[in-house]
Amino acid sequence: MPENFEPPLFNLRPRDFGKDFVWGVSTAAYQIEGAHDIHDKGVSIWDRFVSKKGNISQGQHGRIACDFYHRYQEDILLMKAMNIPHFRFSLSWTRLLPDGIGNVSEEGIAFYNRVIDFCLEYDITPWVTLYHWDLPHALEKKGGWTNRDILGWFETYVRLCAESFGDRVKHWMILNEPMVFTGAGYFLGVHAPGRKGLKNFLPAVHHAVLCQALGGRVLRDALPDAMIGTTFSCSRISSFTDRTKDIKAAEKADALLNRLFIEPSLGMGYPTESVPVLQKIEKYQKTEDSKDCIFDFDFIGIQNYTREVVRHSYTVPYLHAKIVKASQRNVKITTMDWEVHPPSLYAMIGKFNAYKKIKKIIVTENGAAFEDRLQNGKVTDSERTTYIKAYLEQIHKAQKDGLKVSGYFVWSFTDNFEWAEGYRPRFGLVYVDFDSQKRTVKDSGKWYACFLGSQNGR
Ligand code: IFM
Repeated sequence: MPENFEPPLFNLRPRDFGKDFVWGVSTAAYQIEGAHDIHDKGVSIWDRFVSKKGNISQGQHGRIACDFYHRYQEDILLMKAMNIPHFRFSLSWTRLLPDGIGNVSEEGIAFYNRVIDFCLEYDITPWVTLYHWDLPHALEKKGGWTNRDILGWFETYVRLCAESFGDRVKHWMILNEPMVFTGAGYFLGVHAPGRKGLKNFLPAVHHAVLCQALGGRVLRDALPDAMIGTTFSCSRISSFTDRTKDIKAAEKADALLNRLFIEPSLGMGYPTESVPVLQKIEKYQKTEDSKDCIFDFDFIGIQNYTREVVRHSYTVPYLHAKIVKASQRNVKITTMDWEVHPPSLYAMIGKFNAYKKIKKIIVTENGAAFEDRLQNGKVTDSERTTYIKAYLEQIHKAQKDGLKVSGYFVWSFTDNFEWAEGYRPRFGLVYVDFDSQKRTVKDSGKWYACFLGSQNGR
């Protein structure tokens, strides 16, 4: 029996989190939209990456995914029926600018106008992420995130989004989890565009850090009243033992996984004292860059699922640290082999709260994949409900301890395309039968609906 997880005695109501607390669900374009080549939509790095054998589990892809492109009304109505007031989704760059720059797709603009207008008609607030990993392939051919020209390409794209949707969208996030798309996509090669090594990773990191701030400035200039944030993946890092070597390894992993993108944006520079190899970023830096990395975000989105246990390893280059898999640690895990560890969320809220310049923290993703089964029209996913309740208790505890956390979005609304893992990990509150596209609200979704409904005395 896993030893680490006690189901919560949950007796909280939404009002216990404060009347302005934001409740929602999160998604991303490539993971749900499908319609990968409709009208003049351009090809993204994920459109390319999925077509290469061996990249995605069972050769799966997001060409149809949840077909949200055609079913957005059904999904938003379902959100409404589930009392969900805030919907976070991302824009597909190649749906709007098929070649990344240049010609604008009127069909793409019209699609997001329909989605936004439909949300507003049903009183659901749209929260828009500008970049959730689907870079235009045309730009990747020119070097993608490793080419400093991305600053100009990104600026054009952000300006277009602000002009097209800023009259109705008031909540924006610049990047989704830059550590993941640079680490998995430009260092390990397991995500699009499948590039590897420091020579790709370091420039990609630096340009992402600059774009994170630049995107903020472009939005602030175009939409002075907008709420502007950006999001980070983060996990509490525990040392495998209390040996100095393991403690040091954990510290390095923490710098890389949790500090690399936030600290330059706060004017603190890169955490080179913990990860000396980051000094090589200097090669890509220009004089004004440390100033241009800074932006005063209205909120920071933290995305926490698990904790990582880290030990020293001679064989891992640069970091000399390696993650000890959760499945080897006799702890409660999800389909992703991620440890269920609610205190990790509390720790991450505390960690970001400790940066004095951060004004507001919103948990823009949290959730879990379990082996869901649709049986007699029902998905009895009590593990997911228990997970969500346990993590919500940590948010509540954080609030009681005076930490400034004021929102929670479940990842995800529907089951969807989980990148290299394909469709096996199901994260949704709503089950999707990917053959028929039929949606079935899981027991966890019913619980979330009921919980949110209790806000209005329903
Ligand atoms: O599916 C992803 C999402 O795209 C980014 N954050 C983590 C989720 C679960 O892995």
